[in-house]
Amino acid sequence: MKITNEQVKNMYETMLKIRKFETRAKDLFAEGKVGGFVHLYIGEEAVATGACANLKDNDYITSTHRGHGHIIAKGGDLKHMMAELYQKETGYCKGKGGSMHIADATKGILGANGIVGAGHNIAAGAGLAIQYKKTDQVCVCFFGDASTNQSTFHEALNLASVWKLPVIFVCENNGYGISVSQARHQAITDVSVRASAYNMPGVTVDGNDVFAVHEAVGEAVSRARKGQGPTLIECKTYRWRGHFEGDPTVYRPEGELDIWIKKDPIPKIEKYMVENSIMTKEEIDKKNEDVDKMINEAEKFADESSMPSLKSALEDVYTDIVEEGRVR
Ligand SMILES: Cc1ncc(C[n+]2csc(CCOP(=O)(O)OP(=O)(O)O)c2C)c(N)n1
Ligand SMILES: [Mg+2]
Repeated sequence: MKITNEQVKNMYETMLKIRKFETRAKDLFAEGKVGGFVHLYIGEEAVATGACANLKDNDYITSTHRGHGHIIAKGGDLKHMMAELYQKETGYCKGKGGSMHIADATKGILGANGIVGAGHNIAAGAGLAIQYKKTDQVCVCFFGDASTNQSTFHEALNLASVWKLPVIFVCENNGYGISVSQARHQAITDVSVRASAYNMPGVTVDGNDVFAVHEAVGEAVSRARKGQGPTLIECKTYRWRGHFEGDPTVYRPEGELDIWIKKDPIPKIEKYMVENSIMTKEEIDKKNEDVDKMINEAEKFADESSMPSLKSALEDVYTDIVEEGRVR
């Protein structure tokens, strides 16, 4: 598939934004400024980036508990994301959701999700809505390897296939469900084989190669836009950090992380751009500075924003009549 220099540069910027946002979030969590549970995506940037580079503003994505990368790649706002991590009133959920509940309906981001496997069926629902409205939109559903053991995965793939829904199922196979390695949680090595049970195409690609992800998802998107139904794409990758910040990662074999750090998708695209005269080393340095500035601004915005008022705890929630601050 033809890819323009502009698209390559945009993908590079997206990967940098994800890496730098998350690296800062990691430090801020350690300082106690970011609260709640934080699951980082560092190392997996090429998946969200390559996939979302095929999408238009009005296309949809569903996300997971490890959602920052998906949200940034689909155009989420760094300031409102950071403010949400800080639990401030300017955050995406007015400070009441945290990392795992960020959504932005204006960008087709149907939400990060703390319930493993919930995104599969939300994506099938979005696909059904698209089909009903007869538009050429698509929905990309991101999920982890372990979530494909949930019934929701099988229900969603079954119906998406029967009804030829415009959904692209993108599995981020990082080799673990929490501390349980893939070999211990499922009797297959390639999640993509599960596509055959639902008579849809299933492919496995190198999830640390942004071009491979972009191409595979691009083909699936064009099939989906033509009404030819869903695809399952498995991207093999690895999370550099623990399952959550604070995870001691004692379950990892020695040397495993080092192998994957050598497969870092970011230096790979930098090398490609320099070799193909898409960006010079100086332009790459400048881009890094620009993204650092964006992250600094997001942090400043979050720092300077106010905490939500006590009163707001009862706003935007489904409840019975509220009288004088008490739920009747
Ligand atoms: C329904 C449900 N069951 C269990 C959990 C606890 N849990 C949180 S993350 C996780 C593992 C997810 O692994 P995977 O789908 O591979 O995604 P990854 O964390 O590797 O990105 C589990 C079991 C949950 N949040 N929701
Ligand atoms: Mg996993």
